[in-house]
Amino acid sequence: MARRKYVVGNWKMHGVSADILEISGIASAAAESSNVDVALCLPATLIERAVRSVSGFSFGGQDVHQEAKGAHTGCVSAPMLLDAGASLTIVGHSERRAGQCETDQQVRAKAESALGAGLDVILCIGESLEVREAGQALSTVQAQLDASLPHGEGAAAGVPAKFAIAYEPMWAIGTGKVASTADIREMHSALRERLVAAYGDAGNEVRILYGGSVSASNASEIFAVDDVDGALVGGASLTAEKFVPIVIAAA
Ligand code: G2H
Repeated sequence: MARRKYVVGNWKMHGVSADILEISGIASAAAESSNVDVALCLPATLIERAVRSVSGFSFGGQDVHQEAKGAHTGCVSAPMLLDAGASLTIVGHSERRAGQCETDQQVRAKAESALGAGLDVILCIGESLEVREAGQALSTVQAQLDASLPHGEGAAAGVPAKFAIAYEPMWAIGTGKVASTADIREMHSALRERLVAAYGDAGNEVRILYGGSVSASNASEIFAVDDVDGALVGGASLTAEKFVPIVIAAA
């Protein structure tokens, strides 16, 4: 099953309008790698500005509320992201699971809401260092996937074309530590089995990204691993100089 590589930048809480030139540089370079899907998940405040300034490129949010509207101070809904011009969103990033105490059930509801509204979704999962060292990484992440996976109408509309998983070991995020290729292969293979169990043959089409300190120096090796369909990139996506070589490595 040939799946197109997918390389997505997660700008986290970085980026103001002065960074549009950087975004423009990334988009121009991405246009030359026609066999790779490339997107940037920006702060919500920057999405509309980026969409207006840079055409022909995919922008996304980094989180979405499960409700379309309501009394949820500070939150952004899927229809709001769409209205700003976004075409995708991340849900369930470990920084939100840890920092905002998001549960698997909330993450699943967010994924279903986003897919139902028409956004593509990147659903993040990953284990802590403590869990990895206890030898429970596989069982923990599989259980997290099972509990977070979207079901229902939204999922039916979105799987597999509009849905991707990002496996991000928490201890590798922003630390410069990267999981070994053997560990990545083992985890992605186990996740593929789970996706097929959940969605049947369509589970083979869902892209599984790796995330956690991906850089120009390790991207080629990671992309060569079976069942690695791309990357969710944080720090190294903030400049064209660092991000474009990762896109090229996927091409
Ligand atoms: C993991 C990743 C992007 P970084 O969070 O989602 O960030 O590449 O900085 O580890």
